[in-house]
Amino acid sequence: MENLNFNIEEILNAFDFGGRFKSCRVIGDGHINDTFAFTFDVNGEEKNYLVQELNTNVFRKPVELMNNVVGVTRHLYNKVLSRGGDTGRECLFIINARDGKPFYIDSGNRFWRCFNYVNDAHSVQLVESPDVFKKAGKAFGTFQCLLSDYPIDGLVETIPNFHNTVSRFADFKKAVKDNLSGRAANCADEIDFIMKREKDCGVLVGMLERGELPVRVTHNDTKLNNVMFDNKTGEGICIVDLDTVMPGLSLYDFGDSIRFGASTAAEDEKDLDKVHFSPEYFKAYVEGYLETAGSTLTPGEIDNLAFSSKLMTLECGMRFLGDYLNGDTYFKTDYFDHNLVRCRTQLKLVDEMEKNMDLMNRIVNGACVTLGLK
Ligand code: GN1
Ligand code: MG
Repeated sequence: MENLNFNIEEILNAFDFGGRFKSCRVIGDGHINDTFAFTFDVNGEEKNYLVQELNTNVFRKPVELMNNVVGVTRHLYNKVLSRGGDTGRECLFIINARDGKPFYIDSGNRFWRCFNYVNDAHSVQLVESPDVFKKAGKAFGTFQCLLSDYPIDGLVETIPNFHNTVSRFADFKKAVKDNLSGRAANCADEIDFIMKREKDCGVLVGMLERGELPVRVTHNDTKLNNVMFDNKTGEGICIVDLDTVMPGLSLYDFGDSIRFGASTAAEDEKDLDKVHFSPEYFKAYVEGYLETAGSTLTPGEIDNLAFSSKLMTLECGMRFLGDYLNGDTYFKTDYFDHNLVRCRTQLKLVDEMEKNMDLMNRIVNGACVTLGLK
């Protein structure tokens, strides 16, 4: 077992796992929470759970957040049940702590929760074929549809203004001005690149304010690695990481998926020559997403799919650079300039998306015509 920085006995006692504890493995994909797979032996059979420590520095209202997650997971569970699906694998459900609460606060005041583990499934960090990304698009489109009748007023904003690019830009400008880490001189070109794009930051927020885009229940963190793919069929069967499910724009979810998945390299690739925006991957995701969610989208949403991809990529670049300037207080980092490296990949993608914007819009139009949406 790996070195753990928490008291595992306490966690093993906190939840009613059942069976004999065998092992605990770190799942290291996320930038925010700490995630573990716990394995037990139940009468000779292996049973897994997903145990996660919530980052309460990022998520300031953990109890309210868990209320959201309880509601959303129940809703999705019932949907899967009513379509005759496998509730153990096609949705998440919460394993309550022994005291009946959907979380456990340990003696060090750390906040834990536990979910079913999606067996015989895997996540993907980097798209290797358009088909995989198309399947991710289908899965996120389905997720959006399944939540379309969820009572939106029952959701608290777990991070206020999470994708409000106007306030994100203001935060970024403040980070530049404060320069708390003293690193601003290391990234003058990147700062300049972002500063020149202030106008873009107001486009979707403006449409939202004018009532030109509908508020929906959205996921808000639609990275490819938040889809579990079935090991046998390759289909995207379950969407995970539900902490940011809250009212938002479908375009946030679409754009964020493209940001991460339509790249030829990892989010923290140091060699920018390897980082390219892939119109082919973009096309695949558009086709998958529109296949499942297209008929529910308004013309204003469809017309901004391409633009939202660029905007969400810019937003993420801005967040990484802001964190670098603030001294790496938000995202987990593995080395000194990790956030700067991440920012650079995002800005390279923004640049290439700008050059490909006409093509991207043509791809969306083409897919709409094929699917009878236009
Ligand atoms: C964070 O935790 P993870 O890796 O799924 C972040 C997202 C960013 C993403 C960038 C709550 O997501 O907003 O897009 O990193 N989540 C939060 O990779 O800030
Ligand atoms: Mg995640």
